Amino acid sequence: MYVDSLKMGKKELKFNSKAIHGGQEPDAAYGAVMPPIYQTSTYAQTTPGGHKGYEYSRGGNPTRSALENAVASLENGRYGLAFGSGMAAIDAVLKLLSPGDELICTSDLYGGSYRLFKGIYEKYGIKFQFSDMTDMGVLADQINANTRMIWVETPTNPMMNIIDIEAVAKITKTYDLLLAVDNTFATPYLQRPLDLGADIVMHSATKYLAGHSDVVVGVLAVKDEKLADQLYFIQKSSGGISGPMDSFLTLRGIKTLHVRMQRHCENGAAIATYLVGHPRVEKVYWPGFESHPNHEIAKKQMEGFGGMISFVPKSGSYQNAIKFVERLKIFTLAESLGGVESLVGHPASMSHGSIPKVEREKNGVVDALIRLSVGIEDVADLIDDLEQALN
Ligand code: P1T
Repeated sequence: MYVDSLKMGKKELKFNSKAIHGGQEPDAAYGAVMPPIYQTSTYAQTTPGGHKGYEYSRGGNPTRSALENAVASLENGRYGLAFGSGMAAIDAVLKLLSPGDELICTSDLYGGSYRLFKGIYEKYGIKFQFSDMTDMGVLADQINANTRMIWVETPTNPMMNIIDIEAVAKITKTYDLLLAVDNTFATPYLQRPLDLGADIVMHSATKYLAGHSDVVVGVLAVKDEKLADQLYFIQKSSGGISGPMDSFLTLRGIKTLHVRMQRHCENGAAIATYLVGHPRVEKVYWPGFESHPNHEIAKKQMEGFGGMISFVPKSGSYQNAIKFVERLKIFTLAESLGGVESLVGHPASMSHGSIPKVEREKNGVVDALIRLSVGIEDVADLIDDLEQALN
């Protein structure tokens, strides 16, 4: 659905206002300020094709449209699409490809994305190449006549590498490739890939966008009408849509995205600083440190460094990592991230368990690595919790 939500009247809204108003109109029926949960599969027609814009909820639902418009607005896109999970959104993007096509993706990426690429799409004749995307010359050399798309995750999950979206976009424009960016970790509050030249931005909205660990939803946003039509055709045909209740909850979450992200960033910075100074910590991965290898790119393309941190304790081992995550009391041991509550994960056995050990270790996802999703609790309590577990 086309969205002209960048403006209210003639004035362009700032991000914090767009989080609340972007793409939103009071509901047409009774002026409800929040879109009603249109819990319906279908819509009455006066004559075949005689409907009010919606025919069948796989093709479109007003609650889902409200979410899709909000996401398009926040990402400075023109079209949004909402799916039943982040993976369903990625799956829709991959369906743009045909057998024989090739995709180059960041070597460090969410384990589920790796599993979808290698475990499903490879058998349909699509080839995947991995790249650390630190050297644009090397990336350009990886492109061949079959390459169709570059898939970037930045910051990467879980190693927090930062990829220069603008530099990759220059390459994709030169070689006429599609550039898709998984913006889950950064959110549009910190980084807007479409403004930097990406064609498609994707989110696991399960995470920061919805923000309350109560839904599984995925979204896409694009600027180009033809690309939006192709993705809409895939969405409608394959049917991996977000339901009305989950769309409502995600939209409700988005309305506080800016306030939550501000606190995630503050708490993230405090905890990264605490960890890096701790005698029992070997290495901390967080792009806000000047010593982070991609700090300058992060400063250039992000408006903050977020609340995701990975670290390796000194003399860390698989067993010690498990002991540590079990000892935490406020950080909940759970898959996922980006909710108001702090979570801890052990990537090697959880989020990245589907990547072969040799592959994940090449990227730094060692058995001792621990990943924190820093929530918006009082940071002093979070630090106390880490302190008791580390000691
Ligand atoms: O879980 P789902 O909504 O399907 O989203 C998949 C996904 C896609 N991209 C990134 C960067 C992700 O982090 C995820 C989901 N990640 C986890 C569940 C996790 O614990 O890392």
